[in-house]
Amino acid sequence: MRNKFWAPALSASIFCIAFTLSAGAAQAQSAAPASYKHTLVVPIKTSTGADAGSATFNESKNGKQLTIAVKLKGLPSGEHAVHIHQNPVCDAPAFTTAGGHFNPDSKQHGMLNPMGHHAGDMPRNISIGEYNTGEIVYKVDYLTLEPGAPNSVLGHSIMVHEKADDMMTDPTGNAGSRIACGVIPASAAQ
Ligand SMILES: [Cu+2]
Ligand SMILES: [Zn+2]
Repeated sequence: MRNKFWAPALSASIFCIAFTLSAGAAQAQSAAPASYKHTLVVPIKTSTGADAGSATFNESKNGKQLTIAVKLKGLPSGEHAVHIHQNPVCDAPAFTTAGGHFNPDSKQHGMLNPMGHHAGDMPRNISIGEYNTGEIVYKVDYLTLEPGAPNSVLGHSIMVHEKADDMMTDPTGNAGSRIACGVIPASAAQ
């Protein structure tokens, strides 16, 4: 008698718990994909091959805004330029084979340059603090994660420099040497 009563009650409560958990999980999973069209995470390494953090690219649903969240570590404190460079290669230690700034529209360098700016130019420098870490989120309308688009970051690289970008000096922003780099694959956007 006791078994007959408790068994259904017990299984019903187990079902309830399982249902609640799976509903919660489904909600958590759908939050990110619902707000972005494409997402891509690119690891960034220093000139000695050490982990320097990552850049997370998120394309908005309507395809009009690319968010680039850059999280860096193990780099010297101070202001550093961040750019998208032409070639998808990060050959340490100098990263020179990555080429110049991504520039599909044949413009000059710098957000403050009347003849600018390169598509690979970012509107602000990243600030690395006393613990050698730093974060910045760029939201730009002149880049995309769309495969095949002329202004797509796919198939290029993301570069961090020794110094700050002055946002004006063509073609480099006077940002000094290249200290960290990440290859953006040609076709990994989801
Ligand atoms: Cu650069
Ligand atoms: Zn530039």
